[in-house]
Amino acid sequence: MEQAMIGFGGNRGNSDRICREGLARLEGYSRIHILKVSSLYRTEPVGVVEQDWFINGVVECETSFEPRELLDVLHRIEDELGRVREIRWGPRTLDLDILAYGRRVISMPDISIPHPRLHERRFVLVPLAEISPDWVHPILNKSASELLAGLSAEPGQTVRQV
Ligand code: PH2
Ligand code: MG
Ligand code: MG
Repeated sequence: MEQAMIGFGGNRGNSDRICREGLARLEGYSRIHILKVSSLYRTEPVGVVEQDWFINGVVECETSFEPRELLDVLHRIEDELGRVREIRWGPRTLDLDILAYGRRVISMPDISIPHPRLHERRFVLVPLAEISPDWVHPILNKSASELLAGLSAEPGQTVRQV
């Protein structure tokens, strides 16, 4: 069993409900056990700004799936909940990302772990630091709370607990 951090988010349809349904489906796999779920946050869109605010959160789980198998499961759940693969960083019904998988570092065209932008995204670091402030980034060797504290207070990354 390995410990994985998974980020979830969406901004199309009833995102609150869709995110919860996504987590229920994740928990439905016998090889995945959710250990902690963050609060839900309403977050300002990053990247493409002309779109609705997102609902975001993070779960910590334990799984016997290998990273690529886990990624397939996440894509399957995204598809089941109606995700159309659209523009990068654009609106989506449900996005499930592997943020970290143990302390493994994987860099391949189709899978990058830890998530290459997690350390600069407030919508990831706030929920991550809520459930696991002492989690340590395997490359940067900084904890979630240190990474969050290190983010500059630039505008455009507002994150509010729902
Ligand atoms: N996901 C993106 C791009 N921008 N912004 C917010 N607030 N939340 C997201 O989950 C998000 C985003 C691409 O995955
Ligand atoms: Mg994704
Ligand atoms: Mg994403």
